[in-house]
Amino acid sequence: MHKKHFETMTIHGGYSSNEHKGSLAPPIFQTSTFTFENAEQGERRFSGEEDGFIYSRLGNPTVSMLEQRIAQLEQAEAALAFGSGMAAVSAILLSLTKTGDHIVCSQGVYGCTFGLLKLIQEKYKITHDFSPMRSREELLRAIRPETACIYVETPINPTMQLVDLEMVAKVGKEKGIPVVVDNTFCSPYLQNPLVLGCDIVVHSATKYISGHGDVIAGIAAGSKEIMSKIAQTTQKDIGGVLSPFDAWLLLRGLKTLAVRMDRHSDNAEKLAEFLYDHKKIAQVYFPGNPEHSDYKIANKQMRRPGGLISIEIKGDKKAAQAFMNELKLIQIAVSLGDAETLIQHPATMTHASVPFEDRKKMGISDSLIRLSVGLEAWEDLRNDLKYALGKI
Ligand code: LCS
Repeated sequence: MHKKHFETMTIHGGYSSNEHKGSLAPPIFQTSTFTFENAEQGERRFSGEEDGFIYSRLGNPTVSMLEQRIAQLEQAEAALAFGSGMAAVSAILLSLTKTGDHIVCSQGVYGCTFGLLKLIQEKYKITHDFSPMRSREELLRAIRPETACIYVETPINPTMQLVDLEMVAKVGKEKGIPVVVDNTFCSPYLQNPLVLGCDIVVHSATKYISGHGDVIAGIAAGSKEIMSKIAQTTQKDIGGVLSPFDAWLLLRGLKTLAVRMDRHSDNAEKLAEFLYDHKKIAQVYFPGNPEHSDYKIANKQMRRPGGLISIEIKGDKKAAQAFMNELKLIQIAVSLGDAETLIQHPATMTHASVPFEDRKKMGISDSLIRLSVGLEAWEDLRNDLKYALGKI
């Protein structure tokens, strides 16, 4: 049979109603454990001689449906679901590294990923360096003999800088270093790092994959070999797994991923147009902006620009906060990728735990504001922004 299109896989991937009494919606296997027919079967399951479920930390049918669907969407051999994006990030990094190893990381990352890198450096002597990765030469300069992983966010949270994934994948292949890409800002609909030659994709599934702001979850995807190693070590023994009900919510959310991402992108394009010319705004960071320094990279590796826009307001932290406080429809909250448009102030919220000097290097100023454009009518969002900008 011919390969199905992306939109079809978001709805049908990993699930067949025939295998579940014709139930159109996937069943929620809300169970902690699975009974064995006899003691010998239990032994065979544990030894791996016989396939089958054992205990829900080691695997659960509803979670497994989600993992299969995501694997199809990222064109991966396998995927693993976690109880949060950070559970996925930490399971991957701890699986790839050991004491004495080194990680090369993009010049900016989500605040808690930054915190994790610092934690494993202090506790386990797994060091890291940040690199803007603007060119092959710049990336090569950051690599050391003990580099065990290249970790990239693109677009970077919250500066919206991009990294050329094809270039990074090539360097990783040449040096034999696995490349991990945090694809949260794009979702599998806008960007597929594995297709570009990278090795592992990670998502905070809390965001676009869920799409409805009602779940905390994470995903890792890649080769069977790497996923199986993670499943049997840092996933199983650290144990940050996803619950069956949350997997079900994600299976439901995924059905509308493609239509949602198109609408997020349409709305963001319209709002960005409005923001470019506004006299109270100094900068607009949006991959769909032809003036964006990474516009070429965006066109090369992203299907659409997505729903995130960061803006630099003219003024200081107080001006940024005053503007946010004047919004009536747009809500002040961290997280992103929901139906509701959300706004947050990275310097005091998502990246508050990053020391000032590091924030400066990442490009996060006190006047930077991040907007996660939702699915509302864009005219209402524009009016809200217009009103609040007019008040400051
Ligand atoms: N990676 C990225 C790029 C993220 O933006 C986040 C969360 C994570 C990983 C961690 O995922 P979680 O454990 O929260 O599911 N980003 C957030 C943000 O920008 N606002 O609130 C959370």
